[in-house]
Amino acid sequence: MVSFDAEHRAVHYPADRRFRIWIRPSLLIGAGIALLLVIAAAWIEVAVTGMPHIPPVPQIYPNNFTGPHGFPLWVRYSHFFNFLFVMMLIRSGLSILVDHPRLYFNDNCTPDSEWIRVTPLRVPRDRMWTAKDDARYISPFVATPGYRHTIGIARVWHFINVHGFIITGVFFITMLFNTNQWRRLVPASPLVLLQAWNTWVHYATFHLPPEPNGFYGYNALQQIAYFSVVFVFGPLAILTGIAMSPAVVNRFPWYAKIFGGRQAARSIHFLTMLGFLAFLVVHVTLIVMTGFARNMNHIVLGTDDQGHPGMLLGFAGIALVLLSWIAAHYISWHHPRGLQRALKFVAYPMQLLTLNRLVPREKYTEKDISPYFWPNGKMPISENWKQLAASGFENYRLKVGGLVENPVELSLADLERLGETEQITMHHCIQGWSGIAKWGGLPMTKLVELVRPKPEARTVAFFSFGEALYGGPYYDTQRLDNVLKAECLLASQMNGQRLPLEYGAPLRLRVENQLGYKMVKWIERIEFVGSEKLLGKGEGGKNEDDEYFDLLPNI
Ligand SMILES: Nc1nc2c(c(=O)[nH]1)N[C@H]1C(S)=C(S)[C@@H](COP(=O)(O)O)O[C@H]1N2
Ligand SMILES: [Mo]
Repeated sequence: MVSFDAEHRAVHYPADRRFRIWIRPSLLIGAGIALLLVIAAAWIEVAVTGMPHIPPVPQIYPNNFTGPHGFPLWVRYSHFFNFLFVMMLIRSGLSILVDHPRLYFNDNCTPDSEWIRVTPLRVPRDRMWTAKDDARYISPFVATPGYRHTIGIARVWHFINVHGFIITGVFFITMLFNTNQWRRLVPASPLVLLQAWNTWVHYATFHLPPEPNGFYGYNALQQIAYFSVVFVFGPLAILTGIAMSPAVVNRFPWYAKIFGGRQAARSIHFLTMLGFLAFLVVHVTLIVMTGFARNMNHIVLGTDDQGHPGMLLGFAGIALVLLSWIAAHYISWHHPRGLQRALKFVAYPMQLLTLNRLVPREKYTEKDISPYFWPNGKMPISENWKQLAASGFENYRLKVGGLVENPVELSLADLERLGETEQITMHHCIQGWSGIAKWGGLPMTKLVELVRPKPEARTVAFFSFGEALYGGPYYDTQRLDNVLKAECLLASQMNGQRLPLEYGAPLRLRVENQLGYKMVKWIERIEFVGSEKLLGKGEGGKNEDDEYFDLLPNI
């Protein structure tokens, strides 16, 4: 067992571990009615016109069947790996979800505007309630790694597995069209819809329609279900995943708008997960009901007989998937740093080449500004900060030093004189919420010009007056090239007013192409250094050190 200090215990095993699901009643009723209607339609049709006709299954002579059929090795491998990766994605996705246990169709994330929440709590409005306060515990039996505030590790599993998922998907679809197997999945005519309805009427009234042997063909409803999983749910999950990237959304807001906005994309991402799960349940039920042994021989061995080997090997495959969850859990507890590094090894160079090149552009207007903006982080408790705050930060001096030609100490008035700009941008927290605000302050480029970093300065470190979740001062770092991008701001204003205390007064960082935790609040000093490895535990920031977050979170 991993032993925890008091802070970690409080976070990983919070006293309140209740799990509740609340869905907006109008939605629940609407979905319930829609489902009842299609079931009722089936019953009425049978009562009025009788059971619809489904053409008899043609007799198949295996020796002269010319159409695409069977389960070649590549289908069987893709099926197994897809199962492995999708289950991991679902389990790690659930861990990510409960870190901000609310889903919305609006980008402001105002409490009580969510359509579903997986927490028993409503947001208290009479005191400060941070997004971290709102995070929930989820059991390791249903999620990877499944304990509270390990969103860093959950993301490692999600992003490692998404590579496998995409590679398997691309391989599978390429092979489908390289052979004639695609004809088994792609409906050939609109008539298939009518046949699918007829099949549905059978199922909905508790009849099994005449089943074709899946080795040679699928029934219409089955074909549409397989088609949807491969060509709709899979791609949609990937595309909505990308629509949650701050680098993408603050460069191309239209991309998120395709899905109805950044939070609608997150909701759809969740709904594709439900789609996969619903498919899984129905798929497995029907596999068992329509000739389990034969079906298992198809997908495991590629043979078409009634023997037991396919079933036994299939169970072994399922056991392997279950084992992968236990292994993932074990590695998460015992080797979190190794996991973080494994993802970084692949993701860091790839992001430098891709997402990190997108330079954020202001694309929002005053009317987009969110009426509510989730706060995050622990308010500073240091006497020093409290005294500065009490006098309106009149005596505050921002110290900028390290590897620079011209170290400076600047008051808020000095900063103002250096020239301030404003920008309206969307904030993306790693936990999943977003919010749009107007920020005003000094562009980091101007500060860099003033202090003149030495050639060996590669990294800029921002230190906070505030403490981090597990204690110790909060800090984070940026690559020098990123602070030189447009919209990297030392903000002293929010929505046209002086930065409120809870949002980071006197100064906080804005880095619009990255996630919220990079934007240090309550900045005490700035230091130019050779590398992030020289600070803290060397991972690039307090969250990177303690919670295994990414060094470069463009997504
Ligand atoms: N000093 C300090 N800065 C911090 C944090 C923190 O815990 N301490 N949290 C970060 C996180 S996770 C987010 S999402 C943003 C939240 O900014 P907001 O409170 O303005 O929404 O601040 C970031 N800056
Ligand atoms: Mo965050």
